[in-house]
Amino acid sequence: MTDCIFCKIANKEIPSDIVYEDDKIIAFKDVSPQSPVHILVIPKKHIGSLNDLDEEDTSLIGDIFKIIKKLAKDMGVDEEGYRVVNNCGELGGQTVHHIHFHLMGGRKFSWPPG
Ligand code: DGP
Repeated sequence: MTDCIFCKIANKEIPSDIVYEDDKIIAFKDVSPQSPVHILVIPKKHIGSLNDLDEEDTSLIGDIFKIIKKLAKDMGVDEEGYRVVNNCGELGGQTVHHIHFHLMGGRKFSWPPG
């Protein structure tokens, strides 16, 4: 999608601090980190939100979670714990309409979230 900022990051049209990449998935540091570790993991193909997932995306989402597990270990937060967040839609707090998963760690998170 031409006006999607995360598609532009995936296509290297705008710079980002990339921490992982393969043919289908890319992960980069959040521009406005809310924790010492704050990585966004996205599919390279444009999927607007969790609401737009198709049956064919099942293995892609599984792969994204495998990468999240690897990155949590690489970033050294796997043993102390971390949070994975997907914001979906307006009330969910989604501001970028390309599905993404926040990997957040390095501090204590509260529950319930705000
Ligand atoms: P959400 O609210 O779940 O849609 O989160 C969107 C996140 O994307 C937010 O934490 C800030 C981040 N973000 C927005 N624009 C950019 C960008 O251009 N580069 C990077 N690295 N992160 C961005």
